[in-house]
Amino acid sequence: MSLGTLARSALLSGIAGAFAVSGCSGSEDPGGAVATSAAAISAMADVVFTNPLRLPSVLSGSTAYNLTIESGTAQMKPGNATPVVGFNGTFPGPTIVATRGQTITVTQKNAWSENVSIHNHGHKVAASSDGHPVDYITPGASKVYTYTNDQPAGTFWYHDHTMDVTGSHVYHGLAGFYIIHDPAEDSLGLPSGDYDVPLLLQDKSFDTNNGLTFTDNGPFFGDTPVVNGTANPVLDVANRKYRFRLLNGSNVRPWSLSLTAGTAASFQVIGSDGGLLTAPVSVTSLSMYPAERYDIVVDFSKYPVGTTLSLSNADTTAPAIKTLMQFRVSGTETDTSTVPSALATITRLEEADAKAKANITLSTAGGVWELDGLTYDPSRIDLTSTTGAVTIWTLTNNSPLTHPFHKHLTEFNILDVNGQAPSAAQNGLKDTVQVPANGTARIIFKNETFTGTYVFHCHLLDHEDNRMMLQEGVTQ
Ligand SMILES: [Cu+2]
Repeated sequence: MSLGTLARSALLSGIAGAFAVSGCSGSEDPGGAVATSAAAISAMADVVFTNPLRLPSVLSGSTAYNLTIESGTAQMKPGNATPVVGFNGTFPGPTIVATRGQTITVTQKNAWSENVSIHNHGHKVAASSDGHPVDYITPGASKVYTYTNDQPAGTFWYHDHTMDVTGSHVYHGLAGFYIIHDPAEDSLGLPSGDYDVPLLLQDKSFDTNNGLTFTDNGPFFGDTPVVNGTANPVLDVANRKYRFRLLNGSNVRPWSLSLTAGTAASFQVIGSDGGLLTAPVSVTSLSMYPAERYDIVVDFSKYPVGTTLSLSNADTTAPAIKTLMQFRVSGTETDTSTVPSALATITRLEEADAKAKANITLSTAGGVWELDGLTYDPSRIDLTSTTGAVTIWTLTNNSPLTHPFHKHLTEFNILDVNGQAPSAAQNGLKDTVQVPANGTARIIFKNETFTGTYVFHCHLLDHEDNRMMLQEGVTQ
């Protein structure tokens, strides 16, 4: 499989590859008369990415899928293919497309050498299909996961969740998108089909043979941007609107994203973790911690053909990654898509509705990351809740590090962060919330239907693997 096989640029054949993007040594004066030309904008790019973005394969149209977890390879960069452990031996895993209200099953066969457990992140699901950390699929065994898709359209992802080794398993390839559509969203006229593109944003490091390098004796930060399993990628786009489904699939690296074409460009946020926002929000930057998703719409009609835009990262965590990928405006197309001013109805739960409350602390002691002063014990229930009860959790972070807190089973609303109302982009359905260093976040949710044991945890995978995780017992 070549890099080009799955590349979006194939859709723009005859155009892709025709552009030699200007380098930084161009003679244009950014402050001069040619500053707004495509060449001048492209000349400001600090790097030039040349690997065509790969797109995951897609599984849709059925109610029963079979995936095999096995070793394979992915053409992440030119030269040797990179060994991975993936769904069907591929990376990213196939994008599973589901329709709201239609139950599907995914049978995962473990043809690998280690225990695995597969969690569908953000999905409202029976405990038996939630990918509990010790609900192992042992080597040679299979497990059927049932997904009822009883929730709004949105961008979710399935990934390994095996106790103590999730970080290594996800890093080496066990992650894929899971997308739910529903008629309400379909009727909006948003960019769709070829113009609806998932972007799995990760950082990885490579050895000289293109093999992945990884250490799990602390937080691991790769030195190379990898999007959809493509290092330093570029996507050729037409001068029209695109929907991008952004997922921070890094083990621990936060992204502080902006879109730059010389200067910061605005774009619209239309969805968060659990589905569409009530209305689009125009922004110039987005903060994304691991596991968070944002659906955005970028209108490339604002840029001349030939312009290169960079998806940039202002977070300076070393080794710094300043640019994740680039978009090259390579062709002209008509655009009939729209971004309506009203996207979805979200029934926000009000603080006054809450019948139950809990306080959870995030802390560190002796080098161990803890929730409520505890680490994960799969035989212990740490907190109980009941179906149907509107519940507020106050998350208090007594540590000098921001943690992305993820609750299984239920999407929630953020009530406030450090006492402040969430931003418009954060005011939709969420399942992962940034709890700021030495700060607090309050979330409100209503557990429905399912009972059983669900985990909640930090989604920095080295913290999760060091058991910064507890269990919620949900009863009727
Ligand atoms: Cu953490």
